[in-house]
Amino acid sequence: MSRIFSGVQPTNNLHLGNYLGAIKNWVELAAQPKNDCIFCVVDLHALTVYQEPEILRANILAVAKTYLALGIDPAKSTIFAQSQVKEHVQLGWVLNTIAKMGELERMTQFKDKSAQNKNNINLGLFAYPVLMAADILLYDTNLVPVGEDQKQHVELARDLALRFNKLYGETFVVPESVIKKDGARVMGLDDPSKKMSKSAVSANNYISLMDTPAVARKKIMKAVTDSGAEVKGGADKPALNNLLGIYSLLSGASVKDLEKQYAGKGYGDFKTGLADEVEKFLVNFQNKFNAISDKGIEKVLTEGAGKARQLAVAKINLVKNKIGIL
Ligand code: AQP
Repeated sequence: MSRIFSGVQPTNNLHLGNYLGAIKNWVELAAQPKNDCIFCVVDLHALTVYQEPEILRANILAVAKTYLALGIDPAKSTIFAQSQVKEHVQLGWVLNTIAKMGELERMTQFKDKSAQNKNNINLGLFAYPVLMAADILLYDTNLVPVGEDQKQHVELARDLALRFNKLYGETFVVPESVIKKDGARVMGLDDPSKKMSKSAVSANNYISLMDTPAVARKKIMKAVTDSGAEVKGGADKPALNNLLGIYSLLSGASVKDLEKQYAGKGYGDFKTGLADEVEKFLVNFQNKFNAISDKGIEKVLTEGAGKARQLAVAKINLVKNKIGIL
């Protein structure tokens, strides 16, 4: 049995990058009987940027509903919110005491996010990867399915597990990231040199899973393209590669087949085809999402937190015992 753990922050509506880079892989892993999956809504992480309380509360439920609507079955996988299991914070503190300032300073996401928001470089943002390590290590996680941007954080979780085990004896399973090549880094529609991100300044950067098909179509039609007119990817075509990648993952057709399909046609036809595919996906997703009530998802989270807590308490008791605290 392999333990799988991953999460998404409830910072906004999720976008196609979150789905294609992470949750699509969760669904595939969760379908395999050999895997025991835990999917968390990492709400404590979201606090590193100010969140309107009422919006945050709604977003936590919305992210959990999104997991279900994208194909995670709560009868098979454990789904809960990070703040419901206080052991995450307890273990986070313990790991803070063995994490080095230097290794956290090297984290690319910290550098990017602190450069974007110079007025709010808070301690939580700096320690974010340590709390993420606690999330992972608390559950004896073997595999962490994430997008490329989270690879460095999973590496830190590995380093901290090894360091703790060396200091106090075998305690933590050393986790590995699972990053699928396709979709690992979905880029912004308005700037293919940066990843698609929920907190991007312009909403034209991403396709939100809650965008109406009309809005999504507009964003696709407006998406940056490369010079030339041929629908053929290549090293000098970052914008087209990105759109081809999205199209391929949503439709199941290979990039080569798509290039054949659009041979002799221009970007306009290609973008229309992509918008049609995105529309199919969004309508299907949103129908499922809207069928889940707040009460229903709250019940899923409460039950999931109960299951997660049992594992977390056992682990934190072991950790306390090892380090000599009560
Ligand atoms: N553009 C992306 N391409 C592929 N995977 C992505 N992920 C995020 N963006 C892309 C993956 O989605 C999972 C959840 O991410 P998160 O919510 O924890 O935070 P993030 O990585 O910081 O994502 P965002 O969208 O950029 O959120 P904000 O703007 O709030 O920080 C992770 O597995 C991530 O790799």
